[in-house]
Amino acid sequence: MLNIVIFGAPGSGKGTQSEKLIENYHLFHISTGDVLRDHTRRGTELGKTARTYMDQGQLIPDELMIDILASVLDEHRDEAKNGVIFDGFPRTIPQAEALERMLSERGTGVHHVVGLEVPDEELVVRLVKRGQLSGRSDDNEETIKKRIAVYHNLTAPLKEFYQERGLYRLIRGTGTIDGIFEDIKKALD
Ligand code: B4P
Repeated sequence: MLNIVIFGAPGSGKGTQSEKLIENYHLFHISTGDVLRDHTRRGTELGKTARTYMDQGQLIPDELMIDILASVLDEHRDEAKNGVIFDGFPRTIPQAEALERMLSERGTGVHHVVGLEVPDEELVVRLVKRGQLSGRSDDNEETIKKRIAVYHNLTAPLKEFYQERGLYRLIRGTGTIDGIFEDIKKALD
């Protein structure tokens, strides 16, 4: 079993590199951003709540997010048996502690944290470009800057959390998508 957390700021390439990891390692992919956007599209109560936070560039509250992740893991127990790519979760220390608990209750744990590091200026350029192509409502310059600030305040401290556990694999997230993936493979193998 191989459980990988893919970690980085908004626009660092988490979703992009997750797709390549799925192809190569045949793991089950959980993107909390995708789960929330799916609820938003379907107009569920959760989707309506999530939208108000996402459009403000804020994180969804931890208790809600942790419940969502637990139910996704339970729902996909069979597909997740070879391992999971956690894309966008955890984003706070309480989420990371909850993930440790959830995985240990299931007899497993996090094996690697792939930390994609990209300068803030490049993140803004990438996300503005994506916003123009996809129309994603949180990919406008004002919200992007808020998301990056939230990342530095609440999510970046997780780097130290995972370094202390010997799990953090630093990957330079600039350059070609394939080149970055080669570096990830080397770090995992
Ligand atoms: P996410 O969906 O996770 O959005 P994201 O951080 O922007 O990353 P994403 O994976 O989509 O983009 P990527 O970097 O691959 O979260 C959205 C929102 O949901 C959050 O702001 C929050 O409100 C909420 N949320 C989600 N999880 C939560 C949690 N656990 N707790 C609380 N709230 C949560 O790619 C970005 C762009 O860069 C793409 O266009 C891509 O083509 C491009 N790109 C990638 N690699 C590149 C490269 N090497 N060179 C050039 N461009 C590249």
